[in-house]
Amino acid sequence: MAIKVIGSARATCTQRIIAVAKALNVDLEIETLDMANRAHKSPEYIKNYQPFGRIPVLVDGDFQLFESRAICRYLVHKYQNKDTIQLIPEDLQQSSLIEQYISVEMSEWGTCIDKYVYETVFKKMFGLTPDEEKIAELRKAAEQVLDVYNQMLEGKDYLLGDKYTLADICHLPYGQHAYNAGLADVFDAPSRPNVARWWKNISSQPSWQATIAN
Ligand SMILES: N[C@@H](CCC(=O)N[C@@H](CS)C(=O)NCC(=O)O)C(=O)O
Repeated sequence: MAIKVIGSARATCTQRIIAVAKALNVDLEIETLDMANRAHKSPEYIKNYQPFGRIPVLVDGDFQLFESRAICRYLVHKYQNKDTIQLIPEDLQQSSLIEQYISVEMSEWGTCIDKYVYETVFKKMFGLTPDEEKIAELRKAAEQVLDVYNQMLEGKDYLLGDKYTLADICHLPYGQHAYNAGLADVFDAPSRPNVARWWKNISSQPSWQATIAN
């Protein structure tokens, strides 16, 4: 029986999980939640699946797990083996570096890129008016954060060097929206050649392209 993820194939946090499953060649059953009718805020869903009323949630038999990055790690530890891609290498120092970059993704990247996506993409979806002043501020913040990424990525194809790992995947969902919603010139700026190379390398991965093709 395939592992089930309650979420939406078009939602960023669910896409993070789908990208991992596709990279590992694992079948996932996506049970789409009717978010338009606020199924994620129903007392039944909050009591039984996600106490904050958000998606995604993984259901593997009797075991349940929420928080997309925790779910990604679960899939990697359950399905990665010597014949699959190594999304979290066994080596302690390498796996610790992955944790470092996932924390950077949640804090430094998330506070500008994710918020930029909320202002430019999600607000429109929810019928809200984007705040142009805020968008300009977030663009500036993204420029500063990507300047640091450019230094971190010096001489590397991926965050860990020559390997595509979970650290890269975690950046893809919001990065892709931001790139498509006005930050392509920031990602591809001649002053940030390392970011441009990295972004091209990770966003062109077949498992990511298959994730966003749905
Ligand atoms: N940190 C959580 C964030 C989950 C999250 O914010 N999910 C969004 C969809 S991508 C959601 O459920 N939004 C609806 C809401 O917050 O009411 C994770 O990574 O799973």
